[in-house]
Amino acid sequence: MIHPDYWVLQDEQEKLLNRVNTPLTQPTGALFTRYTHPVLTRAHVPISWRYDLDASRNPHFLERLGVNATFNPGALYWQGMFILAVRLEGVDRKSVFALAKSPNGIDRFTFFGGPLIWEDLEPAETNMYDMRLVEHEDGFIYGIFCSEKADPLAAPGDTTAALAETGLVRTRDLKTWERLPNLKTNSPQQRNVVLHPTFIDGHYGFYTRPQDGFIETGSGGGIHFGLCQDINQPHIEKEWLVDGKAYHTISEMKNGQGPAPIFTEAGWLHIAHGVRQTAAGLRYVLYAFLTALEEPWRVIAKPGGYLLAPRGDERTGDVSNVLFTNGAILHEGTVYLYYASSDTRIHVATSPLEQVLDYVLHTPADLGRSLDCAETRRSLIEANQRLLDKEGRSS
Ligand code: BGC
Ligand code: BMA
Repeated sequence: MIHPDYWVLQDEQEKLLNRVNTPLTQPTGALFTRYTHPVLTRAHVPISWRYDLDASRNPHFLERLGVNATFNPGALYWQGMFILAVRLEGVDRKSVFALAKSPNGIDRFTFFGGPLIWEDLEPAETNMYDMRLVEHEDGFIYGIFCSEKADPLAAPGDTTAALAETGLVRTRDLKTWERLPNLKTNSPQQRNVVLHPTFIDGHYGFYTRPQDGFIETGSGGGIHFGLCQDINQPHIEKEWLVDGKAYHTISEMKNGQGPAPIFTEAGWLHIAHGVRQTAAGLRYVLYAFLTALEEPWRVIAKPGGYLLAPRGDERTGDVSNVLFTNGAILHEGTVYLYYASSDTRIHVATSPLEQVLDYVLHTPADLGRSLDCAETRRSLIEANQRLLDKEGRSS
């Protein structure tokens, strides 16, 4: 018999799932519109994925398989629906992937289909997270994610040393998933690897992030690009730099490609994350740049600083002061950016593509030195003063 509390929780959840999400009032000139509520939290996960509903087996109606957080989703517009491939982290710290869909991309996201499962090709893999969903021109939808295992060369007693690699799956229907072997590169570790959606001279292109260690990118680091001939035995021989990390920038410690870049007439639009070290731990912010249509590894515009940084409630969570994105959708001229705050919950932010391109093309670059930045700001002020002298209101 179903425990009576189930119906109580079910009714509560239904209200949550049907809650309308309204845009927040933005300061004039804000690039992205944020919304009142996160689009997905752990409370959105179906009751039947967490509780044993049987009253005789679960008399106190306890949550038998708790969920800690929902974050870092891949995103895809598919068959009229906004689809997210969510990182659903159990209270046991294991992440699984689960799909959620919404008709409008802003609210009414619901999970469906249960956790994704495929053939177990990597028995040493312990954790999987941060899937990018990419509809490739070869006709498959790919999921590219971080495949993590304990470092087999860890010193005795070191139970934290880990190895990060790139896992790959593909599907045509979001139901049946085929696992491919992990991507091989010449770097000891990789995280934030993303497939480019189109062929480059008949090759698959990948944005990579070579790193020496699990956390520190060391002599590796920076977003790179490499080509792969055979996606069934994925291997990249050579990686070259797209956008590096640099001293005293938002990406001083590391950076990584977010979603696959979005095709626009002006170039490929990239949204990435940049990380710096602070006394309070790592700070993750999002930034944007544009690459050439024919050479998607060549940066043609890069505004200085960040596009979005943690704000208000976004600042706190399991790993505070973090915004991270690996999912974005361009639909009918609007960019829907799916980002997670502090490894805890998922939000959407929207902006007209035309406005994002204006931002990317016309925001001054980071000149790298305070005095040069002062000069940039001074010339803005002076140009404005000339205009104000001519047309301004006299006070
Ligand atoms: C966590 C990730 C994190 C990575 C590096 C992994 O074990 O699951 O969320 O990005 O470590 O800190
Ligand atoms: C990692 C990422 C994310 C996470 C972030 C902050 O390096 O890959 O999984 O959101 O750190 O913990």
